[in-house]
Order: sequence, then C-alpha cells, then structure tokens
Amino acid sequence: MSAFPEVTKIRYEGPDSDNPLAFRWYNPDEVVAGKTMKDHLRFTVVYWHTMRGTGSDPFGSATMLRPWDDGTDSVENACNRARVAFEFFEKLDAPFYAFHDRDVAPEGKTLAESNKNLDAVAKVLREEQQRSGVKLLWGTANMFSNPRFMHGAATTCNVEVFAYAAAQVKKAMEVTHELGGENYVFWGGREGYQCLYNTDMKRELDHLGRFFHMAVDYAKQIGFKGQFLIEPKPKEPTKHQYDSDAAACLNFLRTYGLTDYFKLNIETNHATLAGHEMMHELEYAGMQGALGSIDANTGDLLLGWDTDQFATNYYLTTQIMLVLLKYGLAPGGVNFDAKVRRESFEPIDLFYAHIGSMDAFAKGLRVAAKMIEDGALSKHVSKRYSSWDTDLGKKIEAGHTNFSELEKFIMEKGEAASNQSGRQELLENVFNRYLD
Ligand code: XLS
Ligand code: NI
Ligand code: NI
Repeated sequence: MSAFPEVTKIRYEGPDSDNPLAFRWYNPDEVVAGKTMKDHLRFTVVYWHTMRGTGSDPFGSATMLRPWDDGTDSVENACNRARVAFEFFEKLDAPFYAFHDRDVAPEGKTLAESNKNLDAVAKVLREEQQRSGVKLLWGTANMFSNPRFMHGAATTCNVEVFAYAAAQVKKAMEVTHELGGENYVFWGGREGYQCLYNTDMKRELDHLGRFFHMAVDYAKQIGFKGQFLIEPKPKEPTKHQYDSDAAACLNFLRTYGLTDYFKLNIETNHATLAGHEMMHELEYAGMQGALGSIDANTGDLLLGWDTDQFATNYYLTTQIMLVLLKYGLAPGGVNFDAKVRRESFEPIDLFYAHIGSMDAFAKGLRVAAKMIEDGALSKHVSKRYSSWDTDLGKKIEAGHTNFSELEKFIMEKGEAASNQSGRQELLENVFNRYLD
C-alpha cells in the first residue's frame, strides 16, 4: 500500500513549470561543470526529521499527520516506517539517506535489546536499499537524547557512560558498514559543558581524543572505509560545545593526531549560530583539506536557535555551491538536515519542502558553475593579490627573506605602494547579475 498515493516520481520540467510536484532546476542527468547534477549534489534525506519529526516544540505537542505510523514504539511499526521512507526517497528521486541508530529503531531496556531492534530494522533497510538503489550517505549514534548522557557521552564524568557510548558507536559503525554507508558522522550532542566550577575540561577533551582513536581502530578492524566526519555546532545543547566551529574542531583533531582520519560535516545554521557565514566555514575547512559533507539547512536570524529550516535562498545556495565546486563533495553529500514547520503537518509538505530546496541547490550549482567558468570573482581576487606575484612577494612567500631585509626595502622606498579599491560593491552587483 502506498503512503503517498497522490505523488508519482518527481521529474524535471524546467524553469517555466508551475507544477509544485516537479523540479524546475534539478535535472539529475544534466551535465554541469563536467559532472551530472546528481553526482555533484548527492542529495540526502534525513530520517530523524523527515520520518521521525513530530512537530512538537517546548510549548505544544505533536502536530504531524503520518497515517502510516501506528503511534507505538514497536519494531514492527519501525519496519513499516522504513518501507514508507524508501517510497518517499524513490518518489523524490533522492539518491541517499542518513540516520541515527535511535531514529530507525526503538531503544530497548538494555543495549542488547536495542541492538536486536536495530538489526531487525537494518534488515529492512538493506532490502529496501537493494530494491530501490537508494544508498546510505552516513549513519550516526544518538548519544544525546537518553538521560544517561546528561553529562555527555565521550566527555562524561561517568566512566561507565563512556563505556556505554563506546559500545553504542561500535554497533552504529557496524550497521553503517553493513549498509554500505559512505561516511560516519559524530555530532557531539552533549559533548561540552555548562559550568567550569564542576568541569575538568582537559580531562574531558583527552577522553574525547581517546574515544575517536578507538573509533579509528575499530573501523580498521572491521574494514570500514567510509569517511569519518565531525559536525561542528556551538551553543546547543551545552553552553560551551567542544566542537563549536570548524576552527575548534580542526584544532582538536590536530592536537590529538586525528587529522588523517576525520573531515568536517558543515551545517549552515550551525555556522550562523557560531557567528560565521556558511561560506566561511566551508572555505576554512576546504582550504585545509577537511571539507567532508554538508548539512543543508538554514536558520532564522530573528529566532536564534537551530530551527533547521529548508534552504530556499538562491544567494545562500550559490555561495555554498561556489565553495563545493572548488573543493568537491564526494563521498559527502548535500544532506537535508531540515524539517517542515509544525504548521506544515501533511505528508505532502515533505515533498514541497525537499523539492524546493533541491531546486534551490540545483539553481545555485548552475549559477556557481557559470561564475567559476567566467572567472567572475576569481579574476578580481587574482588582481587584488597581484602585488604578491612580484619578486618581493615571491621571496616572502617562499620564506627567503627576513625583517631586516624588508626594513631596508621600505626604508629605501620611504612609503609602501598605494592601495587599490577592494570593489566589494561591484562584486556584489556581479553576483546579482549572475542570478538574473
Ligand atoms: C543537531 C545536528 C544533528 C546532526 C546529527 O543540531 O544537526 O542533527 O546532524 O546528529
Ligand atoms: Ni546536522
Ligand atoms: Ni543542527
């Protein structure tokens, strides 16, 4: 039985289409900048919002209508929901999905029972993957919802909770591996602290380093070749999240000798909450070879928490695609860590939300590819730094000079050459012109 009887497979109809159940910009097999749009974008649907989002908020209970859900926490309901999920992925033409262990299967009374539940649902996931060809972009372990993780998971003060977390990640890695997951994500849910009066920060970070090394060792042991990713996020839920932004993550990875094994999964609204633009976070990770994947969403500057909205703004998607085209994305993907508003409670709203954001990223890809091809921004950047292409610039960049020599140079000249305009406003206009 179909869960979405009124929807057939979503197809590309072009920019003039007014069919709300068609793509206007996303044409999966069309080649842009040397690759199909499908291969550039690697669109991914998340299980936690799309299949498990209820619409509840701190002020009110669930609003979502999900006729296929029987409202129980049974394994049978979870298996049935998994089949519905694949009907959704297929009709949307999304090539990938991502999940937390506890989204797909109910948590049991013991870890053994939880693992058994997970195995039962993973069996259905595997069958559905084989039937549909939809693949797993990444798996992860939810180590923030259960009260046992109140002090953190790998950074907890309770050594037995650390052991539990290790066991949970071990299982989540095994399932991700069995399902052919191309990455494995760590978002440090409660890895952080509220108050230094009761916290040994150094010890907690040392434990986090140990935890990740054990994950690397275990991946080798089971032959898991997927990319490990850390997802930076500030503020939520703890005041001082250890992985607050790309810079904090990379400093941590470098300190603990983990840079060879981890890249970053950059999320738009996490960048915003950290006081950065998404483009900044992407470029900061990319320039260090650490751009792994993105959680594609957006926030609301008037709200200020992680609202996980679907991104529909072409400026934003074009900015993102400019950086992704520069560094590449695979084996990562454009992962819609986004949810429909609680007022958008009908199943069909899940389609409208994903179609709109897929189109916005596809449009961003098209515009960014053209801008790169024309050198629309890059030729201005090269010109801006052209003084560094002189003998003096080359000498400094190669490390072949020193303070005394540079002092002598300037003393002889008396003053540095005059500056050129940065032309920011001109380039903002150029950007707009490409969006016409
Ligand atoms: C929370 C995070 C989370 C991760 C996966 O803010 O975005 O959803 O992506 O644990
Ligand atoms: Ni996320
Ligand atoms: Ni988030």
